[in-house]
Amino acid sequence: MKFTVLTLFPELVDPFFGHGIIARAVEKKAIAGRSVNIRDFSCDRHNTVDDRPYGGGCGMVMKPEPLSAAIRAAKAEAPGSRVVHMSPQGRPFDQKLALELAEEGNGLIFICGRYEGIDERICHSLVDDEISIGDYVMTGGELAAMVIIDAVTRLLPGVLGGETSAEIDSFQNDRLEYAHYTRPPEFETMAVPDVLLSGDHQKIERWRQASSLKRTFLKRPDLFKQRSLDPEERKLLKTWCQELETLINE
Ligand code: 4H7
Repeated sequence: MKFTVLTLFPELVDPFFGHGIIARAVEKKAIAGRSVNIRDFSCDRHNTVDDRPYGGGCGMVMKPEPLSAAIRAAKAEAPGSRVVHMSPQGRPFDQKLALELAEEGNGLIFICGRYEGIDERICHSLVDDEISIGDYVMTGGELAAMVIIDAVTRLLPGVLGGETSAEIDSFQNDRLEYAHYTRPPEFETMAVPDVLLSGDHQKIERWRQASSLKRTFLKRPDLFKQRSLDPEERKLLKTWCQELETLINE
């Protein structure tokens, strides 16, 4: 998968490809990442990329000509790529959309707006998708593009070497992850649940499913609307109810 990030701040984006699992994905050639400086496509000797908004008002707007030239150049280098505009007005990004983008055979080109945003005509003529990473405002689209590249990269074949697709599925089944513990067995009077030290893998698996379910119930009950309880989960929740009742009656 080839990621191209069109930005006025390549120095913000480039280091992202040099760390952790993303860097490993680059080494393994599962992804290629590069930034393109939109300013390199400006059309005058002052390297202008912005201008005052028609109709007046505060702030500046990114001029269409450098942007269209940058997009066309990026498309020429990565033919068939999907052009994504990062914007608060876009389709809300979630794991489902991450999976969809990971299926994109050719590549992804991200347009990162600055100032008050980009000229509307670019959206109409050259943009395939408008995506938002959440209902908040940022000073530019770069962080949003990196969020998407990160979430998509870890879904690509071969990137998460050790993990099976079943394990990856557990991130995507509309439940929160179970609680994690490592050594020492006691930390500041807090003990690791006994079952995790028992070596009984069936019991551990059931404990983890219960942990995942309880956390979802307490922190994100809205996820049960995405996928309702299955029979196994009903049983685990009933058991939890009984445990709580016993506790209350003690
Ligand atoms: C494109 C259009 C994405 C990019 C407008 C980008 C949040 C997100 C930006 C803007 C972003 C997200 C211009 C919107 C300046 C805010 C004050 C850059 N913010 N801006 N306005 N949620 N900002 O994905």
